[in-house]
Amino acid sequence: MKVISVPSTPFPGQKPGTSGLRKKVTVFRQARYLENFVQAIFDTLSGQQGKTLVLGGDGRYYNDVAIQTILRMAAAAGFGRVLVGRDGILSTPAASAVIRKRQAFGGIILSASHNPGGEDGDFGIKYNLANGGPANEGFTEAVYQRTREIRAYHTVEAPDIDLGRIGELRIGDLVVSVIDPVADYAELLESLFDFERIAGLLARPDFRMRFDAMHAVNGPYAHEILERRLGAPAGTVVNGTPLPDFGGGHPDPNPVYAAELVAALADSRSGLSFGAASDGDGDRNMIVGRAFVVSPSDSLAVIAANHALIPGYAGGLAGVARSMPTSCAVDRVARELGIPCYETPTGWKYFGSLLDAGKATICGEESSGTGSSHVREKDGLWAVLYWLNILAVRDTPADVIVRQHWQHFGRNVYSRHDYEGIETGPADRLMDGLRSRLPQLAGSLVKDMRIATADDFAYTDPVDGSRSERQGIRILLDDGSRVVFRLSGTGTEGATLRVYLERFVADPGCHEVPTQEALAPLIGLAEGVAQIAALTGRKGPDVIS
Ligand code: VG1
Ligand code: CO
Repeated sequence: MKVISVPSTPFPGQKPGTSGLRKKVTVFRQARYLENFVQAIFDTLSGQQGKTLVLGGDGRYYNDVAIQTILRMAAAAGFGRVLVGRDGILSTPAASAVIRKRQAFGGIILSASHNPGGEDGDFGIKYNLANGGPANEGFTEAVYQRTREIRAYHTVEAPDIDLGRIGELRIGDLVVSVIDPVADYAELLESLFDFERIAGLLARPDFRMRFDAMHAVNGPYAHEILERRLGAPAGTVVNGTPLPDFGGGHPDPNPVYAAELVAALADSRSGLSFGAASDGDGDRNMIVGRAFVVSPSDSLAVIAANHALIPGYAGGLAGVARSMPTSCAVDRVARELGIPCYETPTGWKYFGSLLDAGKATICGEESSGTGSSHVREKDGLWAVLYWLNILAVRDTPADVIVRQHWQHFGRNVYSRHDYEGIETGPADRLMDGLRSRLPQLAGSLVKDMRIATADDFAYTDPVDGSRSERQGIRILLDDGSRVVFRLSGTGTEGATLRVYLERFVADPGCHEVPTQEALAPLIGLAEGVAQIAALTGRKGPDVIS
């Protein structure tokens, strides 16, 4: 096998964000762009000779081209075997499951997740370690530094191979195993949940569910698991055929981009009792009851509180973890269970060490991500099956389950406001301005609200001691309410400002106050301290979730 070294020069800005490197397809299609980044990953690794790499993506535009390029480069890098999903498909949680089950050296996942796809959309790539989880900051920073000094990439001369059939192929000395993208993952989920009981629920005439795969990667997974293995009627899964451009939509399961599902559940004529959706790469989830969207932060808390009902978790939870901007609802559950609750920066990579060390069993983020120690990624279908298992055991509708949860624990009223695609200059000025005013904000009174502390969140990993700074500006009021400001690390155009708002309401008599109304004073405070309208020129957020 002859390795060819192709001279190259660095591209600026190949810095991984919250979850890998994401850029426009037009950027990735430039000659040597993908190759440089993949070479930087391979140069950062050591000891991969003869080892197994897992490879797959969410099927978005350019997935097929990138897979072939990476296979040739993996051969040149000395991997012994690549496990690649049929047709180049692997959802993010399925890739994590395969890495772990087959004890692979690591994996490359091609996805820009919830970002739109298609020729003019986004593409992305991330590296996962042998534990199945996203590479930590130390690794991604080393990859970035490598991209700045790259002089050549290495590949082999070989034609594209046919990934449409399960079996073994070769590229020089490299064995390419084309695997069923669903099998390992489905088997893992089957080991955690009571499939018989869930099947019983799905067979009931008074229970009808809809799963919206949003034309993204989870279509085949949901067809197999919900319809074939659990016997849900055909048609339960909608938008179940993955499309390279996700049907022109935005594969982000929130009330704005999954409005059709939310509307169907709000319409009693639909006959639906439960709805769910997942994102581009299948790691996020949305849970919808009858005329009721479950807030992801509440979902995490309900999942933790009901663990005793689920076979895979009935033995107890070691601990729970949430990202900093996620509501504190799960903290209350942890307190009652007498287990630790960890608060990490945004992004699943921070949960890996806690899961590996056995400190946390269940983790979640406000952005619709929940998951557990079964893999090292958030997992959309896992969350849906977990909810179905709860519903089957408790024989109670989803909205009632959440309301009962509030009655018991109190309600952490929560919302996120996103200002998408604003200019980077004003966005940076807004954050810098806030940062510089932190000392004055602490202790000050805004309207009748007392700011107890104001800081820029920093995190020290309790397992490996690594430190991450500037992870979001927090304004904490003396009644426990919070406003958090962050700039997104997954966008590809301008900047996206996220404002996270939270207020605790103990009194059950006030739980039904509409969320935005209950948060109105905090929304006013956010505007007052950050001057969002003046600095960005925006009258209001683009997405409220
Ligand atoms: C967003 C979410 C974060 C999530 C990340 C990746 O990041 O806020 O919670 O982990 O997306 O999710 P940011 O930096 O844009 O806020 V996924 O499903 O897009 O891989
Ligand atoms: Co995702």
